[in-house]
Amino acid sequence: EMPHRLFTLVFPIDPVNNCVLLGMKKRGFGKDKYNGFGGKVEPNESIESGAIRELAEESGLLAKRVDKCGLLFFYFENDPVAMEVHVYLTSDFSGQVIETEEMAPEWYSADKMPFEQMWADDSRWWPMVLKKQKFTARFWFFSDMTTITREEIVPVKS
Ligand code: 6U4
Ligand code: NA
Ligand code: NA
Repeated sequence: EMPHRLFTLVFPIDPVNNCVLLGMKKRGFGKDKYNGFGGKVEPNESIESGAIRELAEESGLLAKRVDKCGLLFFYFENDPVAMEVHVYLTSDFSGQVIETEEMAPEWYSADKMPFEQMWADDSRWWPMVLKKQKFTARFWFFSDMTTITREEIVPVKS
């Protein structure tokens, strides 16, 4: 097993309008892509607390709870450390959406996601989210960090 680094990825959902808050990433990893909100899990926090913290830092929203919907593993051709990304939805949040130094947030209809401006894997597993089917998925990226060379998406029991 190769070493993993832990990350979170949170999608705020407005159930009334069936909309998802995405963030246009302004810097760092995934720059110029729409992304969920998240980042590295710190050594002193649980994965869920890390998810809630990153959502607040990057969007201004305070989630009372987050609900796990999937687990992603990314393997990059020239990187010996895999990314283990815990994916959450939340509809239970307060606060105002703000633009931050890292993210410009924007609401999208959950069935009209801007996949051409997102990571290539997102269009592969987002349909599982829409079906409320929990999943574990693994993606192997070519060294260009864009092309998926292999993928596995497995539904898991709730
Ligand atoms: P700093 O150093 O504070 O800017 P931090 O916010 O801790 O970084 P960041 O933003 O680099 O971490 O974390 C990467 C984010 O990108 C995580 O939320 C996971 C997400 N992510 C990475 N690869 C992804 C991919 N292929 N598809 C996807 N999200 C991905 O949907
Ligand atoms: Na981040
Ligand atoms: Na961050």
